[in-house]
Amino acid sequence: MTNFKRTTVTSALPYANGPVHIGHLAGVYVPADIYVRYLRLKGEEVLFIGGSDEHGVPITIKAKKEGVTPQDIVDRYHSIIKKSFEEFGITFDIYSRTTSKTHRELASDIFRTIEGKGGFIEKTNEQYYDESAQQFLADRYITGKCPHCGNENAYGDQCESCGTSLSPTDLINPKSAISGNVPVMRETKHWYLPLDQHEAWLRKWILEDHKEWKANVYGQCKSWLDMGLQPRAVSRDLDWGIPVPVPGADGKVLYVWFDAPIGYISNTKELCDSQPEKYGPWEKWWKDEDTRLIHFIGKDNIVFHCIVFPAMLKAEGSYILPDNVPANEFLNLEGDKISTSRNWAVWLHEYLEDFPGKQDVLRYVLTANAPETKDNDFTWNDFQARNNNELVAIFGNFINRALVLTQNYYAGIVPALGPLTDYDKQTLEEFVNVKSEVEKLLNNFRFRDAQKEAMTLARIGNKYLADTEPWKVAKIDMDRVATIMHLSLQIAANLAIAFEPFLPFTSKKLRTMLGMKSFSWNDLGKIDLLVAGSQLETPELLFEKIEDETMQVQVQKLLDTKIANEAANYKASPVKENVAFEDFMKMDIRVGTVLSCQKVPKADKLLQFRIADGLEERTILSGIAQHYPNPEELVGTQVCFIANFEPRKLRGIMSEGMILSAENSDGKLVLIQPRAVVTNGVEVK
Ligand code: B3M
Ligand code: ZN
Repeated sequence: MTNFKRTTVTSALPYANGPVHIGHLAGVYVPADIYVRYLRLKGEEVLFIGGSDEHGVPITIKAKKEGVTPQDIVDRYHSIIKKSFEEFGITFDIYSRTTSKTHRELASDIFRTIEGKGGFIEKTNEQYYDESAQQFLADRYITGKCPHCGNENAYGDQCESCGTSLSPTDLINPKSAISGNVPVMRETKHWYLPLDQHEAWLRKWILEDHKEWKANVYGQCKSWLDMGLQPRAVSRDLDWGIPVPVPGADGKVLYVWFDAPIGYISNTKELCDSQPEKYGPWEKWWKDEDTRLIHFIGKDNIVFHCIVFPAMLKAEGSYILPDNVPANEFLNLEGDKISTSRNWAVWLHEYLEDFPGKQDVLRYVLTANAPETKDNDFTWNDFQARNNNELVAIFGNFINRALVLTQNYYAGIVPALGPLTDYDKQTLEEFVNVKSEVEKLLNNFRFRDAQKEAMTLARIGNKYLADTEPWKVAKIDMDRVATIMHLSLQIAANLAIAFEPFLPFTSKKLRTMLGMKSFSWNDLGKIDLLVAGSQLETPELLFEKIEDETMQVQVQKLLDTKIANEAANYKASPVKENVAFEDFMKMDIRVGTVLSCQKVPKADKLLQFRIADGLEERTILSGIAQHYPNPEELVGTQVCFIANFEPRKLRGIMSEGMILSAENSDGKLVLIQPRAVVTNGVEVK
């Protein structure tokens, strides 16, 4: 769509069953916020809608696990999530929730309208039912043996061991996760959206009319359509959700994926109804052909936003359809898939505790590394490098030099512009292009390249100062220095505008230092943003270097999580056959003190110990070198060893005994050492 009057931007409603992490931010909220800030800066009419998704089985499961109500869960996480978004400068016009009254009413209205138009089909089929709990079981509430890998704890929708998607009837020996009883099959009626009947127009609308959609989105839609669409149930037998608003639907609620996207509309309605003079009637954001609708989501939500929700809106009949759905792929963390249940994530609230005031650093790194076309990896190493080598060394360095030199030479007053040299003109030409480049990229949802392009402004500024060397010129020609500083400050002002969508906190700091009262996207590329004679504020650093030690703390945190996960998954091996007391007594286990310890040359696993064993000294070789990289640290500590172990020669060295260690679930070997010092040579019994 080229001629539109306003834009409604939505971002996926996160499930309120846990806090939000960097994957959410990178995939959905930062790109959406960049886009919205850019449109606002251009003076366009735009609305940015967010909210929590508070229905669905994941929430009831979490509640059950904790022994609280689903309402308790959503209340807790809604406020944590909302706060995280605020702290990261995600500028929603409204962040509401799908348990609101407005939402319940609107979702019910839309269901009734579609129902009234004959837009659903009703079907009865058999589903698992728990007789003691007296309820139908959602797929997740049924466990059993996976028919593919034999895992005993597979869920009715998926086996987490082998990753296969299942349906509840695939499970061998199904059990109810609520009571543990064997469920029975019982008939139940549901409402279905006949997607097969929508296939023809969806095909044309997406595959012919929206060829401009991102390749990953278009491709996924095409493969869904090519497989052929099936009717989808839009109701569930569950006691948490919006009741199906027609007679004869006792115990049935709307399927969460039916009500959640309507949340975008209800939240708009809630906002507009509360401030009609500012936002106008809500319908103009959803029912006016001059409005452009854009959904920011992650790739797992593509089918719902490109196929199911449009089919619902079409069936209702009075709504516009999305103009674009710029979905992102996934962000991984240090090579592994981010996972809430495995606690493999960088949580936003924890990041802010560890890096107070550094929201923009994370925004920058997540955009620089955004999973726009393929899955990407977040690593702390890359985080540190981008901060130190780009934000500090390029952006921060340029701003700092421009402001400090102005402070030193002109007491912080913007000096007047003198005649321009050819080199000045050449620099200005380069930087005038940046605006149209950044715009082009932002208009195409290519945020990572857009940010990179905006960064060239700082590079240009840095190069300009390095080439013109005002600190040298100052000794001979202060008029020339005035021009250099004047232009540098104008570049700095341009940076403040260009980075407002990406790094809003930094941009604000910079605007304050430069005394910029008003600013707009259209000012970008101009060199009269600051007036000669105006006073700047005392400069402060925009970014600071992040040290290795700080990164090590984060890496260690992740390592601890890995270890905890492994321990949680560890299954002790079955106990071996019994041994008689006499047999045990044949083993001569003793304690000794390590006199020296070093690596055996050319053997990466072996350590050579010299042990004081209470009688004399002995040499023992042990294959633990990889777990003790600094073997000299063991000198003076005590170890346990089998004293009557048959001596044997390893690498030409005679080993007299065996040192005892335990193998951890992660494969790490840990020496068995007494908790208090004991006499060398005493026996272990
Ligand atoms: N809550 C799934 C998710 O968080 C779902 C999105 C709803 S968007 C209407 O990925
Ligand atoms: Zn399996």
